[in-house]
Amino acid sequence: MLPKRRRSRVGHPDGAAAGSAQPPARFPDVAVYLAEPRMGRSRRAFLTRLALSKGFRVLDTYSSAVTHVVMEKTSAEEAVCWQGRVAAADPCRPCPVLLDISWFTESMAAGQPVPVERRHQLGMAEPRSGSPSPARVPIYACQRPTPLMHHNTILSEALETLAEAAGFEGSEGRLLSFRRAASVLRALPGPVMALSQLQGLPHFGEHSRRVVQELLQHGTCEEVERVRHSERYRTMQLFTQVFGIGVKTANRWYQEGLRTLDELQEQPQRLTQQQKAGLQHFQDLSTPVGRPDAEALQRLVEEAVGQALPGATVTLAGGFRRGKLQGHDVDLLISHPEEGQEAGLLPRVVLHLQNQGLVLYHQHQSSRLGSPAHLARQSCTMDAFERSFCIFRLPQPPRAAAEGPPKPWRAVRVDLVVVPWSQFPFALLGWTGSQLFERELRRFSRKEKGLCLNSHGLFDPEQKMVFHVASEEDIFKHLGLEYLPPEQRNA
Ligand code: DCP
Ligand code: MG
Repeated sequence: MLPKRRRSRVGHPDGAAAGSAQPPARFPDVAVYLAEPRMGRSRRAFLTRLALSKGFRVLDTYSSAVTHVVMEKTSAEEAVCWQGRVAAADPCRPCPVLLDISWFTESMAAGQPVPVERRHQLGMAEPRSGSPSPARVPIYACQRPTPLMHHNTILSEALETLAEAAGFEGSEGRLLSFRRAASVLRALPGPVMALSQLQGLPHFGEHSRRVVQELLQHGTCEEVERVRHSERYRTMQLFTQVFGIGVKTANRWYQEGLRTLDELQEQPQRLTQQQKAGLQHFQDLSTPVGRPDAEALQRLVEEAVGQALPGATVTLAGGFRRGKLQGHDVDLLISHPEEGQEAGLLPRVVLHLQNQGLVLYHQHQSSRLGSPAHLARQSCTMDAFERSFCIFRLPQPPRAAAEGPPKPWRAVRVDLVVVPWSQFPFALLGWTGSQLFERELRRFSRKEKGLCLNSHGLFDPEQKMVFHVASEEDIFKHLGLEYLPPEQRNA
């Protein structure tokens, strides 16, 4: 059976909003307080129910646990007055940023807290200029900066939903079209407010344009809503969220009529060890990992690596390197400046971590490394590094009473990847992502430069030559691209 859901009660000491049974908070780092002055009680109650249903934590009373204060129909001056009153009542407590209702509605539409942008902050809204003009956007995502915080969350999330749904149907072409269009929106310098702004933008086909048009006109898109609520999409999303279950397996089980995780649990003979572990820790693994947890994990691995091989390095890659505050896993690259020293290191590191009771599950995959030239030519996206797919048992710091019941540990997905030093810049680039950024970078290399790029190297098939590099910057230089730091690779 899956772990029972935690329930919060009316009058919970953390001031959680009233309700007979709240689902567990999906975003533990976010605690919303809806400031009432201009909102009205019934509207506040409605918004509270909406947020709870999406897995947000909403606090009924203002306290130090609040991270996001949301106000409606409130001017900057009124917001500042409110802040002043709060500060006067408790001068030691820092007041969180005050947000306009737009942050709340965008977060509800996205089903997760959207990054706080300037325009969400009360008193900091940017003036919206009169006539929006089309922006110039290069074709490949690796040719343009894409920050984490952007201006078109609702539009890009809608297209991402359609991309994901296309992926569930095995339609790679449609998946890419929607994903590329969504990525273009994330790279725009301002919000799209009129369809004319899509003029001349790459990757905007008829379908994506129609979705944007509907969203601009009505605030929602019927097709996207239909997909989001469909049994097919919800089930595929649920199944593929389980560690070890890919689209093909999820689809097979869906076709057989399976719909819930309990139904999967009832057929243990069909599950791999990885899937069993994924189901066992589903609740934790489907709760986003925060940056503090990712850094705590990195320190634990650094300690184990330092014991096993002094001088070896541990680098945090993936979404966290791009500046994300949350992720679905923690990606760590392990290397040593003296090439060859890393051989045999991973089993010693994992054993050390196991002895400390930190490993709930791990699956070792040996290196399939051949000659660098051979590796640079291999076109498959999965690289050949030695790695361990793990689930860690991460001890949790004691919580303040206001933050909910104590939790001594949580399960976290971790990928440990061992990289020979000479390939490190390529591996770092490949493992930093985003996934679309990597895909576009490889496509750009192949189509525009006639070169093969992957996480092992850069290869010129005509000259039969491998490029030697010392940094990510060198790789961009060889490709004739302007360097983009990790936080601008959120394509
Ligand atoms: N990667 C890739 N192609 C894939 C899978 C991964 O290029 N098919 C690369 C890019 C990713 C990185 O590996 O950024 C790590 O993979 P994750 O799935 O962990 O992706 P993120 O770390 O970006 O996302 P999250 O924050 O959800 O963990
Ligand atoms: Mg990751």
